[in-house]
Amino acid sequence: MWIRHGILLAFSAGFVAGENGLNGWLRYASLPEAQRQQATSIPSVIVALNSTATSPVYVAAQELQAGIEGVLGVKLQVLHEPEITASSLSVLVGTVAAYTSKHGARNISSLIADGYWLSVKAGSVIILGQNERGALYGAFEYLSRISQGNFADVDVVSNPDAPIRWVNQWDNLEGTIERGYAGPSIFFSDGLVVKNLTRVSQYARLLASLGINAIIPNNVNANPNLLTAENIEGLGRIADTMRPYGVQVGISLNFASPERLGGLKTFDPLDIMVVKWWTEKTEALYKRVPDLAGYLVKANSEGQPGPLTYNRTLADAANLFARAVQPFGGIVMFRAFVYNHLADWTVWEADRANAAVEFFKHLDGKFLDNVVVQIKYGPIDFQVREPASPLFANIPLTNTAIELQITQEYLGQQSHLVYIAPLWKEILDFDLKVDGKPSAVRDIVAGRRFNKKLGGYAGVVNVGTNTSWLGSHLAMSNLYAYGRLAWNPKQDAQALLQDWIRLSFGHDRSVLDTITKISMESWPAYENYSGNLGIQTLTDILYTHFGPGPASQDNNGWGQWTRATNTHIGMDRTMSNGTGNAGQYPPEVAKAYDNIETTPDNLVLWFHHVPYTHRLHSGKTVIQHFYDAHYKGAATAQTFAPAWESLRGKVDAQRFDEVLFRLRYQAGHSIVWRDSICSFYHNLSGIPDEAKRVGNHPWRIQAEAMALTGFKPTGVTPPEAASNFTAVATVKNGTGEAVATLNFPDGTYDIAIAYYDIVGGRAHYGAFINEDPLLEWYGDLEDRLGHAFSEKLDGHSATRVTITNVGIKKGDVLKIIGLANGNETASLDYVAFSRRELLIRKSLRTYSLFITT
Ligand code: GCW
Repeated sequence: MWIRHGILLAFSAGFVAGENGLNGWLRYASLPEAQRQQATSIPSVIVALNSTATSPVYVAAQELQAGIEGVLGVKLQVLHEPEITASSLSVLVGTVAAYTSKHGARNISSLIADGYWLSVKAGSVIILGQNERGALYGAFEYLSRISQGNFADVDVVSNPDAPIRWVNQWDNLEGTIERGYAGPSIFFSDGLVVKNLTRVSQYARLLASLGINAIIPNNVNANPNLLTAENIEGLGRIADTMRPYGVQVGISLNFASPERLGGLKTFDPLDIMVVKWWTEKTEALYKRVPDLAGYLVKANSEGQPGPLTYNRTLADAANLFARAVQPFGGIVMFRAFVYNHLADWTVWEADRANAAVEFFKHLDGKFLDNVVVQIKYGPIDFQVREPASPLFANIPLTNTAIELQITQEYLGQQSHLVYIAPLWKEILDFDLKVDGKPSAVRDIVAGRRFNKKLGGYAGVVNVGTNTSWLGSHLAMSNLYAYGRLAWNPKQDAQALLQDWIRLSFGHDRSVLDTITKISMESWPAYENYSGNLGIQTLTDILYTHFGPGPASQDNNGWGQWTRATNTHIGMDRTMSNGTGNAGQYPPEVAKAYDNIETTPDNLVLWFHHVPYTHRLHSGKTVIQHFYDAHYKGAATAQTFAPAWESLRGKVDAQRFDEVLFRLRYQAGHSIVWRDSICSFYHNLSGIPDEAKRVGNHPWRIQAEAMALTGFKPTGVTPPEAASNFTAVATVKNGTGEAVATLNFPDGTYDIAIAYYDIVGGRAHYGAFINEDPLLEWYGDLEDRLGHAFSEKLDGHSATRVTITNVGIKKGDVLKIIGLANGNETASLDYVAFSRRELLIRKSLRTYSLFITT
């Protein structure tokens, strides 16, 4: 019955035709011959210890069949007991209980809920889950191994580090997704659950392969209408669709639902009618969805209703729901993201970073056992760099979960490559030293450190209908790493990335090396060009959170303050002189953050207010570090697209082109970031860049300096989002022409044209040298990138197109024509020239200094 690799069906190793990303890392692409050779023997039949089509064990068998066929080219038969008994030649999958009743006990008592035992011995495979879900996880683990060419014998027990491994979607009932960058919702449309749930099933499959065990499909800014009878039925259909994959469904609640949907006069959590209303709603929900995972609640935050309106505590609110779901085994995830977004910014101490501890510390011990406080990783809001939230250390009597964000709200919105797992790891591994004892964040949320039964992970994903799920193929490494870390946070970020690369893009060494390199460089690069030293992502926090807008942080109630003046920058969070935030950490950590000498450079501006001339541990001044880091980060981002281009022919065409487009976009937008931030602080501080790059662009032709017809000089908002603080634009429906005679030495150049691509139309552009066409393009990024788009000329819409290898002679005439379209005016900021010959000869280090264009 053994099938030797020599007689496997002949099939060619290569790409699955027409890949669009839909299968994520579950492609089951055929293994290249060299790796297939390792499979000296594989089983000949799959035995599943459950024959109910909707059971995870049944699904596991189907998955094993599809996976083995895809990877090895043999279609194994699936048999269900009692049709046959297991033989040593099978892949057997089932629960420990089912196995024991048939085949006698196995000594795998160390399994906990959702865990599995995987045994591969000379090609004979046994996968036993502690529960059905665990069996499915074990099957996915086996398939991940063989997909990566790993046929080694193994005998392993794998248990999840924490029981809660959830994802959150911020989908609105209308079908939009808050902070989603991959198209509309796969769950909702027009106020209802969609009819066709195929994508929901495919999503459940991806989630299950990572060990994710529950999902909240609707936005934490919740719509009460989710609780209508029709939508409860819809939720039932979602739950039925995801259940075979072991993914339970929970929901976000709108705290004011009893009033807004139920017609009551109040939503006071202690009012008897309110309690009755929630109890009955909960019963109705569990009637349709008996395994509802529970509720997620955002209360008294960013304008959402909550118990504070009635002078009730957040614990009163959480416990109301906890009591309602308790008889059904449900849990309540109560978000710690509570703060006053209308804070008085003139009050130095009104520090948003303090809010979570202020709101929750005194409630420790008051939450019921099935409440879990869900805490964002840092004290503010998913910034590119934050210290771990001090709340993790402050509520030892309370169950906690960490909230991470897969969707890249503040990290480039999937239009920039940013592999986030290294950031998450820094937080998860951070030792808060509670009571002087080792207290890594991962041990706290797993429940280990404070002996809690519940705890774990919530990841905000926001997949959409785009077949790439997240809008960017490379961004899927973040979802993959999130799930794997929630299962075992000790895993290495790069190792997880490489598993994902092999599963998603195959086995070519250069593909592995290249994606590893650009991904591992991506978070440091993004931090360098978007906001370093702990100053946060310096984006426009009052608008789309995408492009640069450093002034928007300050002078408003949102509390993402930098306190930048023309001499100083940074939040003073010290105990002696500042907001006291450092003092919210346990003593050893507090002491380190309170003292500028012991605060790491990458958090210095998070905790300290210093002059721009303050010297860092690195020896640089703060301002020079800003300039250098922004140049370095943008220079690194310039290398991503060429690195990817070297993989042409080694990655299937559609994904290759889509990724290349984004990496080229990122190259241009990283320069927008670099220049905006450098020019903002240069202007504010008046301190020159030692390397003379900032504000000095000899290889640029500013649009306003060209001979203009139809284009008119205009400021943009913020001003630093235009080179030399000025751009040019046509009127609505207008036409513009900009002409310049080139005065650069003869040579071959890359030419970058900086302009603004806003929503509302697709402006049409042409560039010419001596009337010869150079490039024609459209302002159509809104069709091609899913990030939040802007209606104005600003740091979000600022972008560049680059034409490589153009031969130029002194005296050549450059002409750019722009035709406005719809509400989109045609616009231009500058044209930059880089000498190709020089670029090629420079090493990356000097390249970063050289790129001043
Ligand atoms: O980061 C902010 C986002 C909001 C989000 C909020 C939250 C869903 O800008 O869009 O609302 O956090 O986490 O509740």
